[in-house]
Amino acid sequence: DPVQFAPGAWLYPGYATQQAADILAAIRACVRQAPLRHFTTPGNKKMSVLSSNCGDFGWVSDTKGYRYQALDPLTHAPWPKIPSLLYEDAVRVAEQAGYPDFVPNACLINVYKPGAKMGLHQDRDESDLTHPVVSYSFGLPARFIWAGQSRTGAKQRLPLNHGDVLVWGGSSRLNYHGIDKLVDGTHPLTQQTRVNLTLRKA
Ligand code: MD3
Ligand code: FE
Repeated sequence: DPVQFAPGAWLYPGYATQQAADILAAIRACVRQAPLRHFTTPGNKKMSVLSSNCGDFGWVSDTKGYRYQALDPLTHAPWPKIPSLLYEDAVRVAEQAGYPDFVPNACLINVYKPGAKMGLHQDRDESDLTHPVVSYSFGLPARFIWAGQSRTGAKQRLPLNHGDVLVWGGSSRLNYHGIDKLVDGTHPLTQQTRVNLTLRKA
């Protein structure tokens, strides 16, 4: 059963557990075409997560800034298609959460190894912030941190486990959020890795 933990934001515990192996196999095929890489931030810091994308647009970062682009800067090729199983699942869960018009065209693939983290940030590179972000967590568990519309506000923490799906939209769409440093461990489907997939309309 979904758990609402902010206005417009829903956690579906274990929603994707049954499809996890198939989704992960399809994502492995994507990252063979568009290899995982560490993006550099506009402040010239290397991100600790490994990233790639699938979809018509991919989120990229370098010293010139954050943006969505149709071509992979590493290969200069279009990103692979979003696997249909994942696409259809994301549209269905978004609809259940109250977003019937979600048409994702970008999927960011983030791979966390033990020690990797994501600092508090907002997702605001998308052109229409009325569309939600749908996020899949696979493999090792993580602690999700979120604050309000300000980086300095009270922080809450939420465990994200294998198969969990988050749908985040509405008045919480611009909330600051991040991921605590990943703790070492091993998962039967991903070994020493957490895989996070975020589907968006760019
Ligand atoms: C809350 N990823 O890719 S997913 C990201 O688990 C990102 O790797 C984290 O933040 C991860 O940008 C968190 C959950 C999530 C995604 C988007 C959000 C939460 C959000 C957008 C607004 C508010
Ligand atoms: Fe984010």
